[in-house]
Amino acid sequence: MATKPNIVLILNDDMGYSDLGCYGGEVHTPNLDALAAGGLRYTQFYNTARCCPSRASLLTGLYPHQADIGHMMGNDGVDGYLGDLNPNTLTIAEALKRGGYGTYMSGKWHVTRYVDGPKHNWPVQRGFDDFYGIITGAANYFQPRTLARDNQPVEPAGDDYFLTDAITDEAVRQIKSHQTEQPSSPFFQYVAYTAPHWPLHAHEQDIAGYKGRFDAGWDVLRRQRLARMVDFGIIDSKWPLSERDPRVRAWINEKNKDWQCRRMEIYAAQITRMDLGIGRILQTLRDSGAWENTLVVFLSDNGGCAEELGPGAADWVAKSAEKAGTLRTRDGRNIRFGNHPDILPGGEETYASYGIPWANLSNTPFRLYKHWVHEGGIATPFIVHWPQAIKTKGELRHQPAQLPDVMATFLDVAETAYPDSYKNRAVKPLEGFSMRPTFSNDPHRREVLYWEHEGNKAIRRGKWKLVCKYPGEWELYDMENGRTEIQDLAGQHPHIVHELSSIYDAWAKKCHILPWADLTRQKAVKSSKADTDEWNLFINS
Ligand SMILES: [Ca+2]
Repeated sequence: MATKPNIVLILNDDMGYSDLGCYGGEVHTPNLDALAAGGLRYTQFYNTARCCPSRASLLTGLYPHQADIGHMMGNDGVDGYLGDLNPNTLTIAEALKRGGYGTYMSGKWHVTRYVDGPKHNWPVQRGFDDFYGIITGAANYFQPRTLARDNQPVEPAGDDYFLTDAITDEAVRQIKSHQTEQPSSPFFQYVAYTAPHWPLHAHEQDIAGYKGRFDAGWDVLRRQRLARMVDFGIIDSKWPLSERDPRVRAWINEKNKDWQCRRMEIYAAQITRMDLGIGRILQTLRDSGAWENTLVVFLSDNGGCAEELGPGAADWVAKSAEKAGTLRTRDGRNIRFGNHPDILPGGEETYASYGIPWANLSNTPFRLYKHWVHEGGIATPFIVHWPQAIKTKGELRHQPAQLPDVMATFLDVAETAYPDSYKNRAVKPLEGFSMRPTFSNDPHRREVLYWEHEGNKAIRRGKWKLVCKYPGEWELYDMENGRTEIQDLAGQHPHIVHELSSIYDAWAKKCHILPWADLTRQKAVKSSKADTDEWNLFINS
């Protein structure tokens, strides 16, 4: 029997479909580009539109609501929406541990509502031998809250602390330690970077590297990206570019060009710093002899994020920083929360986001953003690299696949079965299909893909995608003729709408998905659930 491969799963946070160099973007990502050149790029891999539901689905091989993380981290008091991983789930780490793997995690967890309380759903209790990272979502990169090592809270260490670099340092340490202490066992590592989720924090030298790169403005840059994507074969030349978001001015009329460019320069710098870290992780694999037989997968948890951190959201993040004791910089200066065109973001004394116009660029050529299940919210780059098993280099794969398929793939390559029960608990059946046949470009066994987030919902079978932007009506798109979701064919094909919506309804029932109006009513009744309500400030922001 062949030796089981190591598996390194790298997830990042709030990055659009086309930001990476190897997907057509301006962002300098030489390490991910090299990984893609030596492996495969998938063009139709899908996350599920939001941080925590995506992580729950990725980690358990189920749909988010089945793991009880149907929305955010609050407890909404109904099955599917408890904000804490369901006890009848199995994480990838727990499953691979059964297969003899060492299991390590560095980065953002975000699948439990218990930050200070019981730790039954912290990484170590959910199968990881070694954990360093944050338990919650968005974090100040210089002084992240909820930072922990294994089960213990820790403080950021050192004057030059920066979360992206710390996640890399710890990931490198974990690989070296594994290779020294148990070189004959395979390992699974989950590296969950928070970059480029807001706030816009980056190293000044990384930002400086982008000076001038975005000066052409979003209108020109979107067209240039599309041209490169067509050239790469990622996007079909017959699909029209989605229109500029109607809330965004034509670049020629933009009044705060310097501030706007600065926002995108920082966002790009955040990704480049992550890419540099990925380069160090990959070098550690090479140095320790693990390179040939390590499966590396890279993806993002949701599409580009258009949250503007206007006054309401800025108040919320400031309030949350006050609770965490991070209202000031480490040297005592006040932090300005929110997006202010009179303040250049990037440094520790700022807390801003890149906003609608640049998220619109990040998701080129698609419509909409994080939160929605049109392509802009759910399409992600997906890079697969495994020298020992994937001999074709630099090819594209167009088979549609989604998050639960990752766990199924890992268990397949690790020759590890998915059990019916674990530690005396029944385990819900795995929802994923192994993508291994697609490595050699055979068809993927998954026939139907499903999404629901905040009432936004979609189903895809073959070339047909039925999608609804809450509280609107179903729209129907032919993904082969126009993946940019411009020509709605629902009126022309009512029988397809009827058939697909029936399949969707059966799936939603199985997964405990509530109509969004019912759930928000439930939330309103439960006004004591402050956390959830506060998060709602971001909905439709
Ligand atoms: Ca995210």
